[in-house]
Amino acid sequence: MVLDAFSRAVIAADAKTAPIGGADLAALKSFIAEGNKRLDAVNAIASNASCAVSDAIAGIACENTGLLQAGGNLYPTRRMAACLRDAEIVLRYVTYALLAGDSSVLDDRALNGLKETYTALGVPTGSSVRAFQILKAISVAHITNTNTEANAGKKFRKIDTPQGDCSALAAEAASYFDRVISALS
Ligand SMILES: CCC1=C(C)/C(=C/C2=NC(=C\c3[nH]c(/C=C4\NC(=O)[C@H](C)[C@H]4CC)c(C)c3CCC(=O)O)/C(CCC(=O)O)=C2C)NC1=O
Repeated sequence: MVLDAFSRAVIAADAKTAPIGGADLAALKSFIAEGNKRLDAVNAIASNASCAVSDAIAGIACENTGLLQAGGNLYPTRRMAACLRDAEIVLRYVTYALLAGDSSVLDDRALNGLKETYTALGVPTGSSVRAFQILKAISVAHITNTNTEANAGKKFRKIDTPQGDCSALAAEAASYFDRVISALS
């Protein structure tokens, strides 16, 4: 089931046959109060998605050149295209989860069965995990606005975000990538 921070609170309260109050209500209050920051964080990932995905997949190919050779899972270009597509799909679901403040959409629509699919197709787990670790690092850097020219090279781009502490949202986004990583591990 696809939930968000609000429906999740309702289900938890209903299970206790209690009204929503106390810490749950405070958490929802802050979800609303910090809403614009959350939208900026989603945008930080979404608006850099194609650059991030190509960087992550180039990264795994550089670290493991066998992937690009006959028998490797990025060869021929059909497999490279499938990998880029998969990374983009999963990243998109991470943005949905971050928007909703809940991982269920990511779990149900993208991660459910993915490891089994990869195992059946012979897609290497270690390289997939590494790709999502790179995407996690890129996304956290964009949310906290700490991306550097040293790592980005010619593609370096800073987005204008309002001042403020985005560490909680960066940690939340990181937790969604950790779900991806543990689902594939
Ligand atoms: C619900 C959303 C959704 C997901 C997540 C999804 C994944 C998905 N990835 C696939 C293939 C694939 N995925 C990869 C991915 C990779 N190869 C690598 O070396 C890297 C480690 C990795 C990229 C990070 C590859 C190479 C294939 C093609 C494998 C083959 O046909 O031999 C396939 C098999 C069918 C196809 O080729 O389209 C599925 C279903 N499909 C979906 O609809």
